[in-house]
Amino acid sequence: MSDDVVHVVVLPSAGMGHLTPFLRLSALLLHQHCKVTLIIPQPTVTLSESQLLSRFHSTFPQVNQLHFQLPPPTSNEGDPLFQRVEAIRASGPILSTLLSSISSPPLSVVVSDIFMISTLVPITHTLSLPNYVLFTSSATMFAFFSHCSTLSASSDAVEIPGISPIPRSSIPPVFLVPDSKSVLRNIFMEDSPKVTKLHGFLINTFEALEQQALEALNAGKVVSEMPPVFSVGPFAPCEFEKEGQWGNGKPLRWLDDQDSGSVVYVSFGSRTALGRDQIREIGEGLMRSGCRFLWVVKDKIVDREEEEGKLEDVLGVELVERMREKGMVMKEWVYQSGILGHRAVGGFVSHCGWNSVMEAAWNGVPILGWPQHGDQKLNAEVVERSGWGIWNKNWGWIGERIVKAEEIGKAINAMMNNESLKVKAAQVKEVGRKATSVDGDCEVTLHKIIEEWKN
Ligand code: BUP
Repeated sequence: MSDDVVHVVVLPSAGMGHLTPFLRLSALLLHQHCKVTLIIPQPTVTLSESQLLSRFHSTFPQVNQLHFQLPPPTSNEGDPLFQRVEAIRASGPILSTLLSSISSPPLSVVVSDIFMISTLVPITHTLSLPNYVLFTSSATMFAFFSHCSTLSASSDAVEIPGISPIPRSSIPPVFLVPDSKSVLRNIFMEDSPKVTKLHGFLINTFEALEQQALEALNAGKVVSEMPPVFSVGPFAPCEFEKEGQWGNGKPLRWLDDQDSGSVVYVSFGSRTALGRDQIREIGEGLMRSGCRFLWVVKDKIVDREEEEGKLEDVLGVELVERMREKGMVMKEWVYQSGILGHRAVGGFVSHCGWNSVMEAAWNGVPILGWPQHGDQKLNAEVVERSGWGIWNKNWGWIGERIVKAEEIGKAINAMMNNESLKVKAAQVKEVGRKATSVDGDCEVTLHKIIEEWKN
């Protein structure tokens, strides 16, 4: 291996929403001839993470993988993802030893998750290693993150310099409660003042989608002395993700039998467990929409627990029977990128997790946003502003109110029959694909960053 090879340590935190973009970035770095070492905290929160990792490793055996063991959670309460994140943040000494042990070829850079800033900055500083962060949500959310420690949310909207005002109702509620015990809030408050200590930020987004936020960030309007913020998306779904992912093949066979653009795909991501009352209203709403549907039902946060229950327990036998006529309802993990890329899919009811948004952009699928928590309303705003999606602002955060079947059915029908959303979604797809093509913005930007890492 030549001496000027760029050796990148890639360090995700926890959850599919974070792991997936880190593995997609790793695939891009390998394509650009970098050496990649992947450090994975064990055990993973979900089964889907460990399955994705094993597919990644069998496709890319040249990737050096290092694991480190996290202590078991001290309590069964609270969000398992954030318990894991807290354990990772407390693993400074192990991470320092691991990073110091990597010598051949010498390390060029560490690309880590946003949740590790406080832990990694002192270590990479001591080891004289550049530290970049791959931010796994939108540039708009990154602007919010960078600004949140100085947030003043007393009025109707939050003002971030250079960014359109964000309605108070779109700010994750934990940021509006000063003494909130939320882990997410505490991490944001502790780490956001440290953004200037990083060497750069990579975001899975593209200029045409988030020009305003990217410009404001890079012009130092959001935070003066902000390190460079690079848009490197949209990340293309990779071949390694596909392996065995159509499961028993049922959803693919079913989609193959449907008319083009006729199916609405419904999923609230890997971490949103809706209440049963709300789930049943969605079922009835889908029936009223008059559309064919493919719906992933989740009533547990962690997928390992999901496997224990049956669909009939959640929806009731009668509704499950009625739905068979019109759609396919799954409780299992599905191959979302494949579904969104199928010609039969004409719309996506999404919680607006950022990976889902980017996968819809990649495939030109209109979105009916139904944000549930965290960054999702800010992401839904990005989609709506670019004209390829809509969302009902009065549906509230998860659990705030039960949205009734009638409203849901009408909104789905309106999205599926909205020609202007289809046109705009096709344009977003075209621009996104261009950014990722050979010599497109994404490849050029990555190449430039890698050249910098050589120095
Ligand atoms: Br559910 C589900 N199949 O069945 P987001 C999700 N996914 O491939 P989240 C599947 O998980 P955060 C399934 O394609 C996307 O890449 C999906 O990430 C995939 O939302 C990923 O969309 C989910 O960012 O994460 O899971 O809520 O908390 O980071 O927003």
